[in-house]
Amino acid sequence: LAARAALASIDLSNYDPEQSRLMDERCILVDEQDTAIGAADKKTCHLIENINQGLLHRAFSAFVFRPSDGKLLLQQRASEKITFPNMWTNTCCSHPLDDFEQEKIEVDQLGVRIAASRKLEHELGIPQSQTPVDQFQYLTRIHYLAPSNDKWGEHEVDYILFLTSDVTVTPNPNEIRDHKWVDKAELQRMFDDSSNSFTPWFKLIARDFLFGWWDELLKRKGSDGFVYAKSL
Ligand code: DMA
Ligand code: MN
Repeated sequence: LAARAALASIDLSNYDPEQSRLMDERCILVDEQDTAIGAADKKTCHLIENINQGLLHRAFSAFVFRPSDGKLLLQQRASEKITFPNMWTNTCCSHPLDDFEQEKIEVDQLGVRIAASRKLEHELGIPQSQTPVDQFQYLTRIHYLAPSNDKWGEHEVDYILFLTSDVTVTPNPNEIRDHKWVDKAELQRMFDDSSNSFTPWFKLIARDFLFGWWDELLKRKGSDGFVYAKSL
């Protein structure tokens, strides 16, 4: 990474103005061991040209389950999103930001938990009182790379967080086109219907982790043992 060429940039004037503005947020750059090594704006971090030079940043994927029936909240990304528009995905994904001191805290994954609570409110209108940071269950982190199109993509160390909570959803239409609560069978039917498209990270996490963890979650429903990560 130290020897990389100058980083590429791009003009965003043909994209949604609000989503273009959010491309100025500063992500936390990490190495492959997830050691923080600096910061760069979200636009720089998500250009394929820069990803191909090894640029890697920290992210989270949050999965919110409903206590009453164990259903998972999915979102369909808005058409305004610059990366992966219109795709179905897990409840909320985004990045802890270098812009906020508290989102850089690594002990107990506090920074990503705080970012998850902030973005569940921003994208889905879920009051932060319904997403207490200490109630997210951290499962694991995954390093993955996925192109969105010929210009954009993701290359992240992604922290996977589960939360079981009663939430009230008021979607932000600039972020979210649709949302839906699904059980395992309903999600499997969505995957089997080729007219639906899904984000690559959600397909990966569903295949490798979610379907297994979901059973544990349901078995433990009603207890206070948020220990799904034990199965890893
Ligand atoms: C980025 O999600 C994070 C992951 C794990 C893919 P995103 O594109 O939804 O981020 P944002 O909402 O900040 O644009
Ligand atoms: Mn990202």
